[in-house]
Amino acid sequence: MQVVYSPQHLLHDPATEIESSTSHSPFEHTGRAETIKASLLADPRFAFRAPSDHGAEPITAVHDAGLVKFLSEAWAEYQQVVGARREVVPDMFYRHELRNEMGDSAEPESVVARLGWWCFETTTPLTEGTYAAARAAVDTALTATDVVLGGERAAYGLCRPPGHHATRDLYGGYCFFNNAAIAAHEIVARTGGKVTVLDVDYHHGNGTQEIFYDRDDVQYVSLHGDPRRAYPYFTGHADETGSGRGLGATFNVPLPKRMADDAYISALSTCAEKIAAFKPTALIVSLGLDTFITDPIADLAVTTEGFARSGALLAQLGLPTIVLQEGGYDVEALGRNVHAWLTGFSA
Ligand code: Q9C
Ligand code: ZN
Repeated sequence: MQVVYSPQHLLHDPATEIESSTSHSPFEHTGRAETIKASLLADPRFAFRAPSDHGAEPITAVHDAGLVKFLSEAWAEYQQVVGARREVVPDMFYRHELRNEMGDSAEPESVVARLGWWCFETTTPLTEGTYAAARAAVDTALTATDVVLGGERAAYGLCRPPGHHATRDLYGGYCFFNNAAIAAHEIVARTGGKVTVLDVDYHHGNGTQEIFYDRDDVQYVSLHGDPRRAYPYFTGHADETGSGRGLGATFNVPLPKRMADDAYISALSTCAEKIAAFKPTALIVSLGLDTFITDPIADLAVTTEGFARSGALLAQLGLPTIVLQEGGYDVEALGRNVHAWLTGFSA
């Protein structure tokens, strides 16, 4: 299987994360992608290639151009306006209730205000190289897409930073651009075929869901920790099924705590049936390994063997498949878990 990897991800290197009312070293760090790279490099069945530059147009096809502009300039402008900071996080968030009787405001001018305009939470700092890394993650997803549109059965994009929490207009949840959504839209735009995004990250992919919620050409299927207890809390409930033309093209499966392999595989096969019924021409997998039994920020109990079984089950759909990296924070196990999932798929 071809693997797309870029060392540009190293440019996004926050030292802190504000989470659970404390500031600590980030769960989402450079070592994650490096351990996955090392694990796949050690197996000659994986062939590495660098991404190629796809420009900004595929990004602005799913994101507000203002978000792209903001991310390209915010870190540097903050240094000028506020002072020298290694990393930059909002200290005020725009909520439209602030202006209930006045109507929504336009994008503000101050970089401090714009942080709270484009970002939705505190765990996703901007560093000097964040924009370059986020652009490289998009190029990684689009190059893996090229490989599959070129005729390969499957390809893996080692995307970092991840993408599935980024909505059309907002970044957060360690995500800046929605790599999977950009790739899905690109396939529809280039081929006219329908696409499914299957999201197996522990966290609901609120961004991917939001981007495609009213569309009938991209199906969004997700199994994730129940948002009644799990981040991102406000989306991912079973009654969110799409709107307008997209009604029925979103399918959410909230999972209980400590769910282990057999029950998980059973939930995944229900998702596979939903995908088969949609009859897509291609599958994108948002591959989060934070469902792992010892993941430090999640509470499911999937094992390495469960990941191999997951890959094997999804291969049975027989679809051209682009696998894109999302979360997974037990870094000691992350490389072998990705390897197990991908070799399960390829077996
Ligand atoms: N105490 C991805 O896996 N923090 N993003 C959760 C729970 C943010 C996860 C806090 C988790 C974001 C791509
Ligand atoms: Zn996650």
